[in-house]
Amino acid sequence: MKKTIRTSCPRDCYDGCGVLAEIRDDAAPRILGDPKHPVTRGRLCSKCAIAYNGVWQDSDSRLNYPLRRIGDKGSAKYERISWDFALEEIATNLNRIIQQDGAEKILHTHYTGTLSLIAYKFPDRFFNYLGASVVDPDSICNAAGHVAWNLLFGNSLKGFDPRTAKDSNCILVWGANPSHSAPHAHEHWLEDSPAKIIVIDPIYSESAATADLHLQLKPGSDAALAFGLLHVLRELGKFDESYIDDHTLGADEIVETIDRCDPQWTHSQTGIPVELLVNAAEIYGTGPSLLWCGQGLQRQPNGGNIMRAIGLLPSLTGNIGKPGAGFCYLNFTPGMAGINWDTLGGAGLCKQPGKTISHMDLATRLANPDEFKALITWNTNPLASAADQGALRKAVSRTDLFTVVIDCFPTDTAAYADIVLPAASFLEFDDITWSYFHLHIGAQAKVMEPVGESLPNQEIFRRLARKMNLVEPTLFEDDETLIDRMMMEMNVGLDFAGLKSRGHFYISDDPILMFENGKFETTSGKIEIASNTAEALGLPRTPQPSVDRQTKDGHFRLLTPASKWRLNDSYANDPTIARRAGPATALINETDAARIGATDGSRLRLRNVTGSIDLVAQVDANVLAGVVISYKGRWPSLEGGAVNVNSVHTPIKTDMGESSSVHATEVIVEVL
Ligand SMILES: Nc1nc2c(c(=O)[nH]1)N[C@H]1C(S)=C(S)[C@@H](COP(=O)(O)OP(=O)(O)OC[C@H]3O[C@@H](n4cnc5c(=O)[nH]c(N)nc54)[C@H](O)[C@@H]3O)O[C@H]1N2
Ligand SMILES: Nc1nc2c(c(=O)[nH]1)N[C@H]1C(S)=C(S)[C@@H](COP(=O)(O)OP(=O)(O)OC[C@H]3O[C@@H](n4cnc5c(=O)[nH]c(N)nc54)[C@H](O)[C@@H]3O)O[C@H]1N2
Ligand code: SF4
Ligand SMILES: [Mo]
Repeated sequence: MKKTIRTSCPRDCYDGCGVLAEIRDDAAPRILGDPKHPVTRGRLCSKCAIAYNGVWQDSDSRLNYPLRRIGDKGSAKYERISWDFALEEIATNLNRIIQQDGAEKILHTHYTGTLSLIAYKFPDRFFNYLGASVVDPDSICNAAGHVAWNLLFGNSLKGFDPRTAKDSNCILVWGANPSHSAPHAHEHWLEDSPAKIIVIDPIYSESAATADLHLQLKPGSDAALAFGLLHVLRELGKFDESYIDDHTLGADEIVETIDRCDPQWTHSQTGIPVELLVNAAEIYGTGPSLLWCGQGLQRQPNGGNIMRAIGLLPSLTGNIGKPGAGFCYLNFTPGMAGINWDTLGGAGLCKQPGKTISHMDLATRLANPDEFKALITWNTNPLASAADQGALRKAVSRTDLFTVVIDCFPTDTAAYADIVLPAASFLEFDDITWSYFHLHIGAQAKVMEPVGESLPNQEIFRRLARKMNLVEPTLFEDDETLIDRMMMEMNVGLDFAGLKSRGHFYISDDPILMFENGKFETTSGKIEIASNTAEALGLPRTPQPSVDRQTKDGHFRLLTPASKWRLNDSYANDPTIARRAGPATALINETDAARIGATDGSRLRLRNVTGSIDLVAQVDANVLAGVVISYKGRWPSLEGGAVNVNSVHTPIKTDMGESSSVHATEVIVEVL
């Protein structure tokens, strides 16, 4: 007997795939891509196709029971305990800290391990109610871009509807690598599109290789390139003067800068040949054109300025609010669909908020025993993903830091916990999912019983709230109530059963033309090219054509973007994936390799003031001079040296949003 359940993938991925689970009497469910899903078209990405049928369902690999530490911090020595005992232990410690020192001494850190709405957002109610401190989640990923586009457009969460690409003549992919980070968008949306594709990326990615034009610029030189493109676009007569007059503020303040940024100057700053620059401007200027800015792009010391400068392209050429035109960073689809985010996360429960700290300060501030007494991590694995790995490891080794880790797997972070709690996976409970690119909402339907005694995040925090004798009723709302409310808020004439049978729905029948009315949510209602708000924040009034300083002589810039085989730090522990991905490598070009005496397969040591890591050299002619590449997401505990690339990730804050500038990591490379 075979039954099929339609569900959705809730990973932190642009695609938001539809999933089919074949339920078989005598075997584990078989997880496949949904042929009816317009993005997925019947095939999951390679990594999920393996992991969801592998480690994700494998009880030997998963956390099955609550655990208590019996060895030193970091030793990962535990004994099994009951849920009741675990929650009692946590409740006692948190209540003690709240009474003695205040709830702000409790720090929680979380991110996008799952993006399904309840499991991702409901636990915030608990921390908001307590008034705990939080690590700003976006400061590890995309905060600089959000601040920048809020200044420019008044909203960073409303981008083009990908369905409008049918009307585009050009898709400009700037600093994203969909061939890894959005594989279905790469394969179908980009490759099938009649539009000309331009990719701007220092890496010759698969998306760059299949594009009509690839501008392989020096890392961190994007703002100069944006101004160089504007210079040519203006010379080609592609500025839309009436759009500029009606919808922008302060365009006159950048005229002289655009004048100055001629193609020769732009070439000297970015390394882009003049013909390619002109060609890109011609294609983009013909329009209508879409601009897609990736998240990798803004993980630079000047990432905010870069995003503001690039946002000038659609603003000055009027590529906004008409079919086939627009810009996109991230689409907040649940908000657009009508879901009340503040209610879901209990924003109103926060009477006396704790501190918000940047990920870039996590290691140093956690090292201070007076500042934080407890750490709770859920939906994230900072010992693999965060900056300054060595210092963070030392900080979480503090014996006086009461630490709780909630995850599906025994991660590097879990090895430092006093109490580890097992989280149920998306296959094991109902929820609602979404995509931050495509404008659809998906059903997450329970496919199997939770592995061992694992529980969904939201249920863990309900039980903990009860153990702590908290009385606020919204801390205990059940999944059914939450799902029903969200379905009502979205008002699409579907209940959850209806959503489950369809699998997904688009938030509109036809492509949405964002900013069609020409109104922006800035103070002036216009696109603020010159910004008083920026000035008040101590930032330049207008975007600047600046580039990062050159790396020191003989040093390299290390880029560590999304891997094809892992989803952030997920799947590194799947044996099939580990085999396919091979050993941790550093890609380096031939000339640089020869200069340091390396050949294919040499062992390299990458080091800087923050730490060091040993990697296998992979000589590749397409790598830019002075750049090395190593893909993110390996588990330190599974690597020979017990570190991953974040051992050399220096926590330098971006110009806006106090966010990570990981793609500006500078290292010395030596042959061992
Ligand atoms: N060097 C380098 N480092 C980077 C980056 C980079 O580009 N280069 N990128 C950064 C970026 S963009 C990000 S977003 C971060 C992401 O870094 P992380 O947040 O650490 O990564 P994820 O793998 O998304 O999720 C972490 C954990 O969530 C767990 N998880 C999955 N589902 C659930 C669930 O339902 N409940 C619970 N409790 N846990 C669950 C997974 O098992 C996994 O261990 O990494 C950052 N680190
Ligand atoms: N397979 C897979 N998919 C993922 C993830 C994953 O780990 N694996 N992670 C998910 C998450 S959390 C995120 S945030 C997204 C990230 O996905 P993307 O938005 O695609 O971002 P990244 O992979 O960090 O980097 C994208 C590209 O930016 C380039 N880049 C680096 N520096 C510069 C620069 O100075 N200028 C320009 N123009 N480009 C630069 C890198 O070379 C890289 O090719 O992907 C999500 N999807
Ligand atoms: S990780 Fe992305 S590409 Fe892979 S199945 Fe999930 S949504 Fe699709
Ligand atoms: Mo991210």
